[in-house]
Amino acid sequence: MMNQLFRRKQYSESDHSSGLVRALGVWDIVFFGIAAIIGAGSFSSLGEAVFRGGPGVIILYVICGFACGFTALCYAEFASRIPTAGSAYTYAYASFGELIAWIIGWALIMEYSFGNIYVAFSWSDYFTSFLGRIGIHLPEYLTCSYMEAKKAVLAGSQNRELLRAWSSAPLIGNLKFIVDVPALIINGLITWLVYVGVRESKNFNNIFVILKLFIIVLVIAVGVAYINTDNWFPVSTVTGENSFMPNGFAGVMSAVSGVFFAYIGFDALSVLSEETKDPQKNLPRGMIISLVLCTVIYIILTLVLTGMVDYRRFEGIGDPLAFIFERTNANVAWMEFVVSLGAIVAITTVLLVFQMGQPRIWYAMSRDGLMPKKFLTIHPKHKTPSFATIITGIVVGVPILFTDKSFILDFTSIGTIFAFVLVCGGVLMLPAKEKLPGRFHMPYINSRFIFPVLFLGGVAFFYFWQPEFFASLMDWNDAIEGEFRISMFFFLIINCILCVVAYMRNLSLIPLLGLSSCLYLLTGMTHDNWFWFLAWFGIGLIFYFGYGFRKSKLNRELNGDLD
Ligand code: ALA
Repeated sequence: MMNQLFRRKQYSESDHSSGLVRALGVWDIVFFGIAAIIGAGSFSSLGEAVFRGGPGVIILYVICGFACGFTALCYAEFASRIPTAGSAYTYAYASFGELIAWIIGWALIMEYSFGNIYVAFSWSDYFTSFLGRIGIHLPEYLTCSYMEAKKAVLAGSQNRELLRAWSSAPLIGNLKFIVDVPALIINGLITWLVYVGVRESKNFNNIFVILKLFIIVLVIAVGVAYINTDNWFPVSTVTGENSFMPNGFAGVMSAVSGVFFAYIGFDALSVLSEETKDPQKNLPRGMIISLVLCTVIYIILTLVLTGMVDYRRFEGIGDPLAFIFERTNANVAWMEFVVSLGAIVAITTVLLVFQMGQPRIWYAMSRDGLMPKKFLTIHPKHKTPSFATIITGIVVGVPILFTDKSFILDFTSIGTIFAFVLVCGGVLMLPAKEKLPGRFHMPYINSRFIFPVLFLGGVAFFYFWQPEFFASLMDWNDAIEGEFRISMFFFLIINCILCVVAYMRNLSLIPLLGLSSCLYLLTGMTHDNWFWFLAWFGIGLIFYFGYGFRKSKLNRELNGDLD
């Protein structure tokens, strides 16, 4: 049984996507990187992240930047080893076998489909804000989700739109009718576009990247003039003194989902390995440059936002880059207009990329027998995976009716970080390989001494820098830090074990740092996040053992019953 769970798919050199031309240089990779990375995370989830962590949330952007940089190199290593373009699912199937591949494929649903639910909500926020600018005011109960409004009321939120949505919503029986209509409509439209086979094009891609960067640079250039540096040091809710981290380090860590979400997408770059000129140099450079650029952008944006408006006012704000120019804030009407319009276009491209990615992953899983054959259906005219595309539309659309932004953000982030943990951990287990010219190879640095020194040094540094965070972790009556206590405990134990293994087996440093930093990000997840995440995995495993395990193509090959 164990052997069967870890049966691996063999790819031969003939699977090599040799038809691809190596045309991409380092800046092409950077452009693709920015296209995939910058979207709803910067235009939207930044608001909630700032509300939770205050200006100090920039520390988390740096930590996430590092975690993603190490993980990106692990993806590149995988991509160069498996002679076929693909996703983490494909790589895992060849390296670790079926069960892990299934788990990663299942986690990727959280990244792509659930990620898109959040992006659709964000699109709706900017769309509504844009309509408001041109004098069209939709009732609030048609522009936000039921759960979001309900949570706002229960939490005594100050967000006027959400409170109004709740108080003005018509009743259907006992239920308040609150639906995010623009989010539903954009999901329908995007599903249709993907269904009829809209194509990605490098030229369009470049135009959208320039547009995104233009808007961000404009926000920074105009916003700088309105910064009041006092806003960077508000009164701390923990110590009562002025602080860069007004909700303490726990507040910063509680923003993990929103911050991490802003980086999701770089993993798509690894698939370009077969199309990159001199991938050994250009691929890692391109990935790292795009991550560094995005990190710098996020830090500057955070400083501008928190300098212009008190961090507490970002509660529930889904369109922060337009919000800072509202009448009650900087009051620059034309900026509000330009930013909302630009954000609508920029976010649409992210929706498109994710909505195209999901059916293709299902297609690959179905080809391997792990998903029903129906997912292989190709539309006779449009030549798109039509059934898988429609199911994606439903998987994104239905939860829009009964979930809310913060839940979806946490859910997407925890699933994606988990997939990254598996990818980094997986690279650590790959056997050494022969170096082939023209392929990317992760540089090997022996972690034997470096990792234990970095880990223990990091813990010591943290202890002296944030003594109150440590103290409250130890204080069993402290409910807020208590959320992170168990995860932090696991994090420390696992890292101690990793120190020993690194010492004994001379592990490679880069994937080890990727693994450790992604595990660290998981410590920011609350008990609720873990509950839903485990429930989702439970469903995945039931599905696998009830269907995929038996129907898997490898299984049937083994038993000689392929049709
Ligand atoms: N990083 C992507 C975004 O922010 C998912 O939209």
